[in-house]
Amino acid sequence: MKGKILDILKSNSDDFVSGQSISRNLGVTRAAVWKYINKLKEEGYLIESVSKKGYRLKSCPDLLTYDEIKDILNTRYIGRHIVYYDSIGSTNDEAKKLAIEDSCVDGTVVIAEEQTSGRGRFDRKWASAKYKCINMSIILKPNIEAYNVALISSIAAAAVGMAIDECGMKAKVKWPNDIVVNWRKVCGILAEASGEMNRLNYVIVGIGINVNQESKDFSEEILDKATSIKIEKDKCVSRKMLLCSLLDKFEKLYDEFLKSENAERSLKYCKENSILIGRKIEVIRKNQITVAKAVDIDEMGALVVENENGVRERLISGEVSLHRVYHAN
Ligand code: BT5
Repeated sequence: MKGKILDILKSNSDDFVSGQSISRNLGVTRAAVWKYINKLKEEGYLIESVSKKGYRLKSCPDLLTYDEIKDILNTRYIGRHIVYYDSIGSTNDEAKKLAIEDSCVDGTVVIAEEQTSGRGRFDRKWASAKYKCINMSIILKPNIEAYNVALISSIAAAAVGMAIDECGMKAKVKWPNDIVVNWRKVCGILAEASGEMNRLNYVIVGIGINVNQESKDFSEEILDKATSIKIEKDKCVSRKMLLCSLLDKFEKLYDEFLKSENAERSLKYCKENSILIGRKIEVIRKNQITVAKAVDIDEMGALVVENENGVRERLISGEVSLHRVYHAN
């Protein structure tokens, strides 16, 4: 009902709409209309109420609800069902619970304005600032070979990178799952899959983007390595526009991949915008650090490195962590 009232106000935003016409239109009492209008106001909608004239919508909050994004979302199925929370532990954890339900449709997106136990890889913490970032998990039910899952991380990285580029800045991809701007992390991706040997039940693509945080929103611990779009641009950006642009790009790249089982365009973006290729890096594997030069990302999404003897090796995400990237070659 709240959504329907909002639709009426949005389609008449130049004018007042009387409580009586809304109540007649929707078959509810005027008292109920008044109650829902108050709820909308609490959520941050600026609604002018004038006696004898009715209600007029003056502005909408930058919330990531389906009501707020549906008019600007161009996708077919990614994000067409949004499960929205004001606050939750981790969207990836919630997505996992939903994914096993038969009623959960492919492309469902879990979004939270705040995460109280956001996770990174290897159970590291992911920090979020309420209403200032994007925390979301896309639930996918692809009919692909399990070994192709790594490519879905690359697809997400390319989609995020392209969406950030459109904000007027240059995103770089730090294999396997970070997007950085000016050497600082602006986004982290956590793809998790469940399945048996060769059959996938689902893939969850968790994406955390720092959008409108200021430096004071980051803890001491991450202040020197994290950034946000606002910090880099010196200007707030609309989270809903960014979210829709990202979902749109993700769907296109993901559909291309499903058709051909290769992620050519995504990998091309990740390679061309890689912050690692051509640089010396320190790789941690089973507590051991080795130094090598990153030379390529292969067609399976693995990072190819070359040691000082010219021997090449493929690194699989999930098995390694990068300790240090040397700025000079
Ligand atoms: C990642 O892990 O970068 C994956 C982060 C995925 C977060 C999303 S949000 C929606 C969904 N739900 C979840 O619970 N998770 C996903 P990793 O590469 O392990 O990086 C984690 C490290 O990044 C931490 O140890 C910090 O050093 C740093 N970090 C934490 N919060 C950050 C932030 N907001 N911005 C930049 N760096 C951060």
